Amino acid sequence: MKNQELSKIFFEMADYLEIEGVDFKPYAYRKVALSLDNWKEDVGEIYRSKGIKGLQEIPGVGEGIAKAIEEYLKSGKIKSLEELKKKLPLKVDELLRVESLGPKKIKVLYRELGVKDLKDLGKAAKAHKISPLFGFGEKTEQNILQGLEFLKRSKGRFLLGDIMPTVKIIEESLRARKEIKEVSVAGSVRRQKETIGDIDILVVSENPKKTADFFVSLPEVEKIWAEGSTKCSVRLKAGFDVDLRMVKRESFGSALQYFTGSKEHNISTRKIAIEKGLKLSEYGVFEGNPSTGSGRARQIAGATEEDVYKAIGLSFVAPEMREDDGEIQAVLNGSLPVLIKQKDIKGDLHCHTVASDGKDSIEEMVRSAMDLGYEYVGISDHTKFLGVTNGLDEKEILKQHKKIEELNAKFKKQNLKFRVLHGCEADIMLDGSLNAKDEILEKLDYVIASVHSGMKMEKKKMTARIIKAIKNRNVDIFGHPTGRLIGKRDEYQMDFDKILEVAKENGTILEINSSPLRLDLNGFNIRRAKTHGLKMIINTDSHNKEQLNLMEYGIGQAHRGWAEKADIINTLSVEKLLEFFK
Ligand code: DGT
Ligand code: CA
Ligand code: CA
Ligand code: ZN
Repeated sequence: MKNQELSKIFFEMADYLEIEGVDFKPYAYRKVALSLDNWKEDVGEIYRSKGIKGLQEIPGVGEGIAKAIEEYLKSGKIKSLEELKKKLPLKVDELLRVESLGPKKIKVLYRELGVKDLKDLGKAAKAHKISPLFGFGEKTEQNILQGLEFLKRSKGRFLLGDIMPTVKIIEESLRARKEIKEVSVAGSVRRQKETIGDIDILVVSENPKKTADFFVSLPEVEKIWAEGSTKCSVRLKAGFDVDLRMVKRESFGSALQYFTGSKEHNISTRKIAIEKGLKLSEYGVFEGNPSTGSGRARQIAGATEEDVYKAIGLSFVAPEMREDDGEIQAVLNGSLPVLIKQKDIKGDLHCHTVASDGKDSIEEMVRSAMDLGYEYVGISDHTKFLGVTNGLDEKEILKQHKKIEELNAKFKKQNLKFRVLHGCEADIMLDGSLNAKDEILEKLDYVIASVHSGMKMEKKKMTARIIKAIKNRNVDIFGHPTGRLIGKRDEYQMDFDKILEVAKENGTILEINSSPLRLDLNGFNIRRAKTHGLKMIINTDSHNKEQLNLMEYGIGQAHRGWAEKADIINTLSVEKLLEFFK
């Protein structure tokens, strides 16, 4: 499938064009890149069966872009992009990962200082060559140094959300093979860690040689590190490495347990096995130890993970909890949580529409929410703010309110048990007030309050700012509470425990934002919030209808945070939910 590859190329194209100072086109390329990333049908297939015309049925693809896709499918490259790269020999994607560097700044840095990559950038910043440049200054130079430091810490790791689509494709290709009897993802992907070093996949194959040949010749593969009958290791074109392990059927469960990790969890489980006179390895659970002369080791478990845990006296531990952070004690003292399930979720309350910075209409968002089997969806566009987001002013909110009331009336008439809730995402201003009037907020079903500006505020001020906002009686939900962007931007400086206390007193609900760029709250903070007795809500922060599917990432973090159904309020019926907001 070439969709993801092309998506990446068009994002790159947009970046280069932006650096070149070209108007509009970057926007068009990004739009197509997004469409392609979500498009279910293989672009190559579409082109083969329906040609250029077929390509133009994909949203955002006009004639020009369709031709570019054709060129790429035929030749494996796009000439205009190659030319741009020759003209600006920069590692654009690398430089763009530095928070506070955009295309415009990158261009200036290249023209003035010859900065081509992160190494050049670091040198220039340390030598204080950046601050004198027009439009930069001391602060930007400091931010660049901080951004570089941050990148160093997250080096070589990928976002879970960038990896998952590829994982699913590869998993499916393997599952479709006749000789393959079992397939499971393992490692940090299975544990839903927010960043991933490499992908680990386990299979049981009746013909390992055939499976190995098939795997290393997948179209996604760029380079083969190793190819054997028990393990293959490859680099994908998308930039990630994948380890495929082929194991015996009777060892599948123990191998899965071993390669799911974490290493620390494994050390603890092995210790427990030893205390019971057993041996736990990737091959199984064994009793009797040949080295002490007590006879031949006999395998007592290994085919399934459940059996493996049972054999060593434990019950099954959810993969997301296997971090050696109290989960074994929880099993032993019978306090293992019953984790929330995706099917417990009854609705999504953080959705943007075309009215602010979203891509789809209320109706389209509603239809997709219905398709997901939800009972309600909440529309929460930005409120008016004199800044980057184009929010709704009072008149527009009231107009939207009327539209939503009409939709609900229509559903009622049709005897449809579906409700559209009307909320908003208000900005928490620098002084902790909101950018919307109380008398408007009062009319809404709920209000999400989020910080979108002044994110580098000093700790005391930031804490006071947020506390003031969550004390506002119209605020129900605190959106993406720590403000971090994974691998890009740290959490706000704030006294988070204090904020959690105030949130508890005020009945504020904390958001688990499922956007793969955020995952905020993450597992760690979810557990912390749970300890404070707080309720949370898992939202997607969708800016188009496809993004409603991102809920799975929020669920993954909820699992890492040991959250149960009762901790999460969008498992409630709409009536109970509205009661809650009151
Ligand atoms: P990653 O890839 O860095 O995101 O993290 P993981 O957890 O996927 O780590 P990886 O790919 O190196 O190994 C997969 C699993 O295999 C790991 O979670 C636990 C297991 N494993 C690997 N090496 C060791 C080891 O030296 N000791 C133990 N006990 N387990 C190991
Ligand atoms: Ca891994
Ligand atoms: Ca690995
Ligand atoms: Zn939002």
